[in-house]
Amino acid sequence: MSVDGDPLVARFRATWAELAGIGRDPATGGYLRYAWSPAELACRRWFVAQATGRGLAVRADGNGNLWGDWVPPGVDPTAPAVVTGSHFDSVPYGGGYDGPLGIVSALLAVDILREQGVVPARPVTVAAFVEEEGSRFGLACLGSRLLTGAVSPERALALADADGVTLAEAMRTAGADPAAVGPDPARLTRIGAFVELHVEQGRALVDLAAPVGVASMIWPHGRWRLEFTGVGDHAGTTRMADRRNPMLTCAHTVLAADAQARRLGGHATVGRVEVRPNATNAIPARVRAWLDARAADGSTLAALVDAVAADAATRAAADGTTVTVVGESDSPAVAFASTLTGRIRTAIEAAGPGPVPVLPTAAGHDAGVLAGHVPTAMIFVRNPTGVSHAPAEHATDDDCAAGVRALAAALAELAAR
Ligand code: HGY
Ligand code: MN
Ligand code: MN
Repeated sequence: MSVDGDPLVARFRATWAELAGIGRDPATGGYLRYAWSPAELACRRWFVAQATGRGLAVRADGNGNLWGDWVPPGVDPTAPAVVTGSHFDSVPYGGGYDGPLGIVSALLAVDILREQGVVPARPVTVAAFVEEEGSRFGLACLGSRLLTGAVSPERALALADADGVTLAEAMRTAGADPAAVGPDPARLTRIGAFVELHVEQGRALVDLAAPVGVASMIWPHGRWRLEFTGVGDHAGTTRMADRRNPMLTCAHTVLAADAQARRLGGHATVGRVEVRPNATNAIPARVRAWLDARAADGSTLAALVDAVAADAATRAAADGTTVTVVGESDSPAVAFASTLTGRIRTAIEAAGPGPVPVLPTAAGHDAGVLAGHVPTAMIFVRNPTGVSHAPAEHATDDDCAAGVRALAAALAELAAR
């Protein structure tokens, strides 16, 4: 039930509507905002206009991450800033809230601080990270990993999308200089704390009847490329006994991943497959599949991936095919600093939304990368469907306004001294 007359709800709704059409597929309602693509560049232009319009000093770092610094008169611009933000890019046909909600909420939270007459003792910065989903170039949190040195510029620039376009070429096409990518210690040392607001990717807040929550930890997770090779041949004339079909090995491996995850209490998904030659009347020569595996702790995750790899190898021997397992993206467990999380939870509860639950998540975020370098926390906003990475992902305007208020309270607390 909407809180009629709440001006923040109306303001959120109006701001949200400015982004809603960018990169949205009308047939599904899903979003196609890939890093350095025209849709994501349009989102970035929107961000620059919004931040500049608020008097924030906006700049892109060498990796393409955007930073809008609010440095009120008298504040030392080199003092460690309170940074908040998220990402614009989406998974293919993803929901609209995953990422952009954190950026829109950050801009509106700065508005609230100003309207409340809050004068921060340190800069407050709104950030937009590039390629968080890894949907185009395969490596999650690419912008924050480059910023922190977690991935080398050489490896990053050579990453290619499904059309073979490298990150370097995509940056050049977008007018950015790939030679500028790499760690940015000067920017990193200027981050005193980072808070990312994000739509919840689950139903915990629904079940707890709470509009906002804070994060305790991020499960360890990763992505592995499974390469199955066999003998391409005619679908009609090749006897069943003579086949060496990598699709069979892949199919059994997909089933094994599901079974092993259920057995070990982890999560395993194969949602992306590439087949060569991908013809109806040809036995494939090669099948590539990507395993997304996650678990509550590192040893369970390792056991899960090992078990899947073992099942794949056993099946490959029976099929006369081969399989290789290549790690593409690794995100260790993240435990958010309880002191920082405790401070912002207290500040949020003082602002009135009721008890603020503390939740673990199995979803990765730029906050997970930054947590290894600066004090970091996350705020979650209730998602009535619990669905994410799909068009059904949702948050009500009222809960989004509650998220903005929660973020403003957290920023005020962290920027007060
Ligand atoms: O994949 C993830 O966990 C995040 O949504 N990028
Ligand atoms: Mn996501
Ligand atoms: Mn996200």
